[in-house]
Amino acid sequence: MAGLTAQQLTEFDRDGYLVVEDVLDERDLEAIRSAYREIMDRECANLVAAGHLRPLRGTTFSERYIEALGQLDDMYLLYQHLDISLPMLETLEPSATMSTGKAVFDLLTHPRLLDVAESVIGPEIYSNPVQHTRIKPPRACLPETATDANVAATLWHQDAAVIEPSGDDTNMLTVWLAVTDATAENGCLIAVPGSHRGDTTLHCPGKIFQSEIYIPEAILDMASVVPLEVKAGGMVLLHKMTEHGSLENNSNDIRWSFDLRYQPTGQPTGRDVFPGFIARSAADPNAALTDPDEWAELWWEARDRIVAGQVENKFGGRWNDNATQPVCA
Ligand SMILES: O=C(O)CCC(=O)C(=O)O
Repeated sequence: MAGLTAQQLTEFDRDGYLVVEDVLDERDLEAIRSAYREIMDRECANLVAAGHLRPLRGTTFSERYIEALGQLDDMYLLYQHLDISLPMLETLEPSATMSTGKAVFDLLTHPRLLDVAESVIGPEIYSNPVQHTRIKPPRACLPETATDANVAATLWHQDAAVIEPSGDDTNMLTVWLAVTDATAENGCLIAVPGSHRGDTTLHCPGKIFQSEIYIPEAILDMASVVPLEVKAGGMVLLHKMTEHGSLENNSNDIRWSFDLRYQPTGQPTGRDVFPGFIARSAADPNAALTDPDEWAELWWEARDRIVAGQVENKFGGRWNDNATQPVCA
């Protein structure tokens, strides 16, 4: 598969999203699954040793993950090792962690993925650091109060609203990759077709975490919402202005995805405290980062700068003034 067809580009322009099946093959998916099995086994052993977890009985990744989250008082003791971003908190511990292994770097720089991104944003491709792993257990296994979009349903938003105003003119593309099938039952993405053609929609500040901004349903065209189902190995492209969220996971199994973002090199990322990198360059192919260790080091250096107070780690604050809007009550 090379890039998108003219027909696919027309659909993306029309709807503000596009489902593209069969981007990654079984070997690509297995590389990710096996890297994540290793992280899970290592971190669960550490949590058992530290007395946070009883030994797990499950055998599959999914069984062990659900069991571990169910036992942990603070699921971030495990989750943060799986996410591909540092925590979006204003203060970070020196030990703040994330998943920066080779399998993740291989995903971020996967040629098929970059071919698709190139069709939309052109041949100078920068990996924007707004990125996450989402491994969502069945809703029934989460505490009722869990609202965090890494594990629970994602509230309505536009990705343009998630970044700082410095990135307002950046041509940022979201590439959402399904590691398991994503269905309406297990919590696939949902979107309002054509919503990318409007202005920025009003967002309310997060109720628990400032970064969890949301668009109230009262101001969305809920009658036109569509589910964006896609099979494992496929992906969903989102325009940065498309109003979207995700459904609850009402299945008995995990729903797993990565959301990655790309933009033309040279434009601001809108999240300056975290590191991006040149993923592909037609003009200067040698400018692309190819070493997974160098990529990981960029993140650890960013963490150290935040911990040392050299940069301000602020997220979502641009919507704080809307707290007084009746629709945000
Ligand atoms: O996977 C999800 O639940 C939400 C992802 C999302 O909203 C995004 O990538 O912008």
